Amino acid sequence: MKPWLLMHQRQLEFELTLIDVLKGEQKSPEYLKVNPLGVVPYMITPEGVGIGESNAMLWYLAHGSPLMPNDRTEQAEALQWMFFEQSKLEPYISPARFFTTILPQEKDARAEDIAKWQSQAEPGLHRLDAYLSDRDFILKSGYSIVDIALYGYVHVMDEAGISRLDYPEISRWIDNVAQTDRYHPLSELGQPSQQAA
Ligand SMILES: N[C@@H](CCC(=O)N[C@@H](CS)C(=O)NCC(=O)O)C(=O)O
Repeated sequence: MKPWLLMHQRQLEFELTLIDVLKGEQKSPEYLKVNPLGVVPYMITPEGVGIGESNAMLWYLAHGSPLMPNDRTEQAEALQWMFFEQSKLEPYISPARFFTTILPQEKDARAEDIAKWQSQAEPGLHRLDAYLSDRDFILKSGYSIVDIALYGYVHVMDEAGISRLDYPEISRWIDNVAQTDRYHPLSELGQPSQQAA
């Protein structure tokens, strides 16, 4: 969702190919030729260079736009929160959501893991909630690349069985992001299997 939302908000032209991980399409020989790591998302730049990792894709796509902070300190803060997202939130919210919402038939069998991932996400979410208490967006200068990076998984925390109600500042920030110009909700992108269904 993250690069897709940023491209919409920057009004960039792009071609989207949905890869259905539930069908294992990310490991197909055709896809592995494009991205040998066999994961999504992946981006091919107009120059034909392949870029993996959603936050690296955001960095490329935000270049030269108001979504990329100009200030050196804010650029460092942006990177700090993007690494934080990948180390403290994504590794826990993503699998908890996957086995709760995307593959609910596995939910009971994975109940112990899900509970562990949910509690592992808590310290990061509490940190983010406290940080947002005196601001509308992550950076003082306003809505940026970092909000998009964090928003991707944080805004679907309920789908991972983690209640937004426990994080009032995050909830307020989620609403702020959803009100930014040319915002597009995840429901529009859908999950590949849901679209095929
Ligand atoms: N840190 C990467 C996550 C890449 C990743 O693990 N993608 C998952 C889906 S969100 C995937 O492709 N899983 C399928 C697999 O590992 O086979 C990013 O932010 O882009």
